[in-house]
Amino acid sequence: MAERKRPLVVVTRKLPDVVETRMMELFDTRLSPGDEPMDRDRLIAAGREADVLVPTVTDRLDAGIVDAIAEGGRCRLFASFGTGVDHIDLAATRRHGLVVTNTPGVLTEDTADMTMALILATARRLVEGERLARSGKWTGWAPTSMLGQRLSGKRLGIVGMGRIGAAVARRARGFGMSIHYHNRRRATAELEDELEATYWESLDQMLSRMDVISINCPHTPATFHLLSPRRLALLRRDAILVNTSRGEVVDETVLTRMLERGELAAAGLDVFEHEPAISPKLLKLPNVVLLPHMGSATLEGRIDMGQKVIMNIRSFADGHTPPDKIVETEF
Ligand code: 8YV
Repeated sequence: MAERKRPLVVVTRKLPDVVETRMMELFDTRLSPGDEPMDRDRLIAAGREADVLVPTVTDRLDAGIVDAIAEGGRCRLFASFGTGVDHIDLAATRRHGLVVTNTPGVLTEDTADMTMALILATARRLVEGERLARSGKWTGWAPTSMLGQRLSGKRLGIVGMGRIGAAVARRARGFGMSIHYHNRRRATAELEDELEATYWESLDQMLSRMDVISINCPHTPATFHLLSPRRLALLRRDAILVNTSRGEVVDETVLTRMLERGELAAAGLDVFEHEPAISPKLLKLPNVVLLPHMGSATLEGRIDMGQKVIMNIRSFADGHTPPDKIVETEF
């Protein structure tokens, strides 16, 4: 029997060595050893020469780019390295019959860990304290110095009770927080029982009552600026907002203004509206903890993500529906 032709797979960014090695064994693979993000023209060229393109969050596959790649007539699969697919115009891929896959499930625990780390860091002023300790200006312990907020007994409002939201809730319960959530669909009774979670059909009502709010929903057209100026104004002045999902879910300009004016206690942000740009105003604020989109950045997680990409490509190349095919109604 003739051996099946290996698909040409073009990977836009450097992946962990073990993932790249396995890809080279299985596919005709073009890697990105220099790890430079591709500009528009290079992305189109890469997509046109590939049977399968492996993009990441840093590749903005808008309708124009998807059209240009599809016109090449070769590429059939975008096997994205990551869970969020908001960098890909799904309507355009659907128009051209291009299949899109992602890597759900394998970065849940890592992202939830980072969310909890941001909740702790903001509530207990971890970064401010660290800066003070290094500054040489610390004059010693004082009863009223570096006071933060106790987490135990506080209400955590989770916006988006998917896998990551539930994993954040499990951790927060260990810190004595009570769990509240808003989601498009109510969670199962089993999950609510396990987390002793209170469901808020009205996001507005939940926001106005929470001590800490964690954004854990995907960015879709429906969740763009879900935390709009009107909704942000509902937050309590002593509330803390943490976002490890996507910057676009929160109106960052208004959030920044509220933090400047003391209308919100603190924010912990791993994601930004115009990544990798971070507004200079945010950079100046002492009551924010800023991270460079590293929620899923563990070696184990990135290897697992790579394995998922490989499995999606393999099953697609073998004529099967890839396990993580994006079904648009989910988003
Ligand atoms: C990924 C993420 O590392 O998976 C996601 O949606 O936000 C990140 O944690 C990134 O998207 C890689 O493409």
